[in-house]
Amino acid sequence: MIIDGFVHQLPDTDPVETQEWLDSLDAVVGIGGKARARFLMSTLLERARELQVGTPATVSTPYVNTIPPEEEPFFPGDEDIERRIRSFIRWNAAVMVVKANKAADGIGGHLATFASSAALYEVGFNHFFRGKDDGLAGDHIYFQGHAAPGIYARAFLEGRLTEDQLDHFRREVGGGGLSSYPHPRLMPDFWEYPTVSMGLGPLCSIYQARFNKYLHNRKIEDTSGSRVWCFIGDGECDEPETLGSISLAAREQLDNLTWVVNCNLQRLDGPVRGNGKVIQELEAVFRGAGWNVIKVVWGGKWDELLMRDVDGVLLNKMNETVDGEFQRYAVESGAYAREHFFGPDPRLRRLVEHLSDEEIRNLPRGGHDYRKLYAAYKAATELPGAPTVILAKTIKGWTLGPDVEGRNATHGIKKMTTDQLRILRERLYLQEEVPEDSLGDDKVPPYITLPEDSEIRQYMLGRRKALDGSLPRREVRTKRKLEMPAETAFDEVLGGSGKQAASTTTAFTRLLRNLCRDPRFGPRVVPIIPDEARTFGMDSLFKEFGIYASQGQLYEPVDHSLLLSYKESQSGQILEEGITEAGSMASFIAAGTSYATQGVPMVPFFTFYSMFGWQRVGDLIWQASDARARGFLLGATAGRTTLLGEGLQHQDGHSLLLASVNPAAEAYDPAFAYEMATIVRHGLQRMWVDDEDVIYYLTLYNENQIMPPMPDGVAEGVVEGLYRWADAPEGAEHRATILFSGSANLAAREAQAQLAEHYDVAAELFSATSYKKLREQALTTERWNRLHPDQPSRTARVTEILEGDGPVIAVSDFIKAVPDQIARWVPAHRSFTPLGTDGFGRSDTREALRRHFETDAPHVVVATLAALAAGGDVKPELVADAVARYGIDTEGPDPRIA
Ligand SMILES: Cc1ncc(C[n+]2csc(CCOP(=O)(O)OP(=O)(O)O)c2C)c(N)n1
Ligand SMILES: [Mg+2]
Repeated sequence: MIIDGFVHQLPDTDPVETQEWLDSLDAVVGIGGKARARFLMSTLLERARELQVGTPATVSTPYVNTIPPEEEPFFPGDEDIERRIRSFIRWNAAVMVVKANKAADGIGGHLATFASSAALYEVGFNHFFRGKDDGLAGDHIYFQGHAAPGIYARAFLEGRLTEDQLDHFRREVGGGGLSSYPHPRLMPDFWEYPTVSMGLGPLCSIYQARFNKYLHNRKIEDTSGSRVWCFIGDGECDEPETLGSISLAAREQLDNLTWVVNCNLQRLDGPVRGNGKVIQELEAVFRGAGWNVIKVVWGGKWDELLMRDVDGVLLNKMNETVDGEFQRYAVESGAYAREHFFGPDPRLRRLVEHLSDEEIRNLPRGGHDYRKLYAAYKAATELPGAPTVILAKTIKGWTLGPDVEGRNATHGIKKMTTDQLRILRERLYLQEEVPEDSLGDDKVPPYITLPEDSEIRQYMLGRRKALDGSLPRREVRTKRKLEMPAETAFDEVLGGSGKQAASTTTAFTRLLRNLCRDPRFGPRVVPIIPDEARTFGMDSLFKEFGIYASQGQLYEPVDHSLLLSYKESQSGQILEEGITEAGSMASFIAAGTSYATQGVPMVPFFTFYSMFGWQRVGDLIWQASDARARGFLLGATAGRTTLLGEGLQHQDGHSLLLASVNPAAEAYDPAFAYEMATIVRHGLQRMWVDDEDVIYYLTLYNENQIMPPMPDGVAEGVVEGLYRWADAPEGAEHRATILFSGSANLAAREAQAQLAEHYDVAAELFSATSYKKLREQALTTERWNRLHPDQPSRTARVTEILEGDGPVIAVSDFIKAVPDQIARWVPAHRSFTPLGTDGFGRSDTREALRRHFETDAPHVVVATLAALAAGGDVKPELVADAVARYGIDTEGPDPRIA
């Protein structure tokens, strides 16, 4: 076979001996059968590994537990008590969801996910997850989002949440409610890591673990005590974000990372791999990527059967049965399993002869076997040099009774009848805690509470105390204060570029360099870049600050003799992520939340190709906002025409609009270096001095121009979104106002000159740095007026600033909807015309593109004259004159739909 063809290229130093081995194998298959041959081969491979022979890794193993019973460690807890705790939590979680949906039909919530994963969490809470009471960061835990009810139920039992809070599950308006899923934005003292947009939690957990090593290797913080745990659904593994970065975790040797995949074989609609085996598929993927894989497939009661399986028939059946069938066994009786799973083969049937149907039905899956899980977690936390994934097989809706368990509809079930609650109560042995007369169709099922001095409560709290306190808990306590950079870091950029033309991108690179050089602030800067540093001219930072590489640099770089060589180092500062905007965002989140997760404020600057930011990783930016991350996002090579040549998929004309919908984001489109520096300085102040959990997005352009020095008195206008940049020329008859942003300042300035020279129009120029900011301020004003009709009404800032006369024309390198954000607040006596780059980008020169999109100076002139003409201020012939003067094709296609 081609895939094994490599063998024939290796030297065979003893062909006779080779033949003997082959003959032996043939004989074993012939006499002992394939199962026997497999066993011998596996044993040989194991021995080869022990002898460090270095055979290629196998990517899959049989469908049994990775840890054999004889290697299971002693279980140090009180199994009985922990089982009781689990029962109470299961019950309370179910009651919470059921009550919520009784009180408000349709409010939602999930029962089945936590029911399948209760043991996965509880073994962690009782034995592994480290809290923060010792003053350290503790473990970082990513909970499966829709398992939240179980996490609330535990916090309630621990006395951290009240009954009233549980009763406000998914009822947050008015305060005091519990958010549907882990949302630090909504429950900032509780949840730390948002997870529910599937795939993002797993991705972020990898980069969190990597960031901990980064902090450690850079000697900023000792993070060796923090383990990252990520709980993931098996269906969630189909998200590309879930598996997309797992090789990084292995490459970076993230032995501080443990994933637990809840393999209940189901997702929302039905089976994850009805025709296959998700655990086997995931095992191969993870092993191939270099992870340790621990499968926890079968509960302890299967051990005895497997031990007696001398013919390997049980193993065979386990290997052959597809997940769709396993799901069926979860809902059928023991008799059905005896017939269909064990039945067809008489040897297999004999194996379970001594078991009743009920006992067969109760042969548990590994993910519900507490001891097996304990063994897996212990191994995972002790294996050095690689991340570990635990693949735990469970039943979705476990213990919730026959109407819920394993059903295809189980995911969305959120109501239980009195009879179903009775079954649950019996299943969990809660007859004492939940008296019969507390249940009824007209009754509200009760929560189980534990008196403070009860043995079980004491045990629970004792375990958490031994592990440094309860979780999840989000707390901002600064361990290592962040000193703001010296003002001098900004001076160079604020002073303009002198006689030399520069772009806002190069100015930003200088600013970033200056910030990194600041002796106290500098080390806290985290420059993040996804393989575009050269495009942005940021490769100049490589040599000086180093690229972070956990293993240092094991080679001499090809450009070692150059001044700006590619320098990798264990203490390197730059996160050069390679081509992954998603991974870069995950690093951004890890760095941007470090003020809370580690108590060490870090300042991320993530610079990306603006087109591949908001639209590519918008969900991760939303995740960052939910996580209350702080930091700077820089959309470089911004604009639809400034980035000449690249064309349709590169030219960004709408990231500012996408940013406009994010409530935590500030979105700026600076024209000049001093504006950019002023915004960055202001952002640093707001995020790390005033402690506001916001994100700053700035566009950076690659068009060179002379950068003017910062004029006096404009700083406030720059950060508030609009300020007068140039007065109207004296003496002209007509007036107009032109708003510009970003690189369109050039067209606006040229238009101002043309209007004065040819058309007797005096246009004043304003720099519009943020339409989002202006709109939000206007909305706030509008709301205030609406709700305070008896008070003197207030005027929106943008309305005040634009109080002059004549039409208002706005031009930018973005689509018209960006300036349109303020249209409603332009004073009523003025018209408003946005010019913008609607439509698909294309390859050409800047001049050609600006003509195409109708944003060049002549189009600004024409738009101004047309607006004046529409108001009766000038004759329409003037517009025609300008059209002719500048050679504008009035019959050409509309670029918006071209
Ligand atoms: C990106 C995204 N798409 C869809 C959903 C909706 N959703 C929530 S849970 C779920 C099914 C989850 O299945 P699985 O990952 O197997 O978790 P389980 O509940 O089975 O443990 C889906 C599709 C989501 N939360 N995020
Ligand atoms: Mg699932």
